[in-house]
Amino acid sequence: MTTVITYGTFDLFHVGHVNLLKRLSSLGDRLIVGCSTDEFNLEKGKKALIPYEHRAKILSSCRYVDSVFPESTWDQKPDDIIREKADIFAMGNDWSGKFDYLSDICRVIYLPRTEDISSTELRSIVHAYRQDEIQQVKTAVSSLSQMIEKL
Ligand code: C2G
Repeated sequence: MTTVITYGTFDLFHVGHVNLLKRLSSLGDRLIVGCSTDEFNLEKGKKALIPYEHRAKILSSCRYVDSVFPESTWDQKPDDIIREKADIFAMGNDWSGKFDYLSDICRVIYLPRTEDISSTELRSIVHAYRQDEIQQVKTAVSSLSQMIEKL
């Protein structure tokens, strides 16, 4: 039984996440995922749009994922790997080299990221959409106010 372990925020679950989890699941018999809590994300300097409970549930529903647990600190990985008897620790290669210290207790692998998609990019699209909607409401209110003044 080969166990693969990975970690991440997985905000606005997208095809880059699916591609990675699919490849990771093909490396072994079991894939477990440490999903970053909202509090830990603040420590990472990130603010996910989707709350932890939903991100964890979406991850759990992914066909490639066997189990999900909370990631709340940077340094919990060795304990997780030992507890879960993980054989492979793997991340996308934007983290290349950052977790080589774990090679004392398991294989460490970095896989190519999926190009042209990221949660950060999707969050900025959502933000722009919201701004556009707010502007449309402001324009409508202004038009209404002008119409009322003419009554
Ligand atoms: N990823 C990918 N391709 C993308 C976007 C993300 O392969 N287009 C991978 C990342 O390399 C990472 C995983 O998907 O391995 C999750 O990405 P994030 O949710 O951005 O994770 P991150 O915030 O980097 O947190 O302790 C590790 C951290 O918790 C990782």
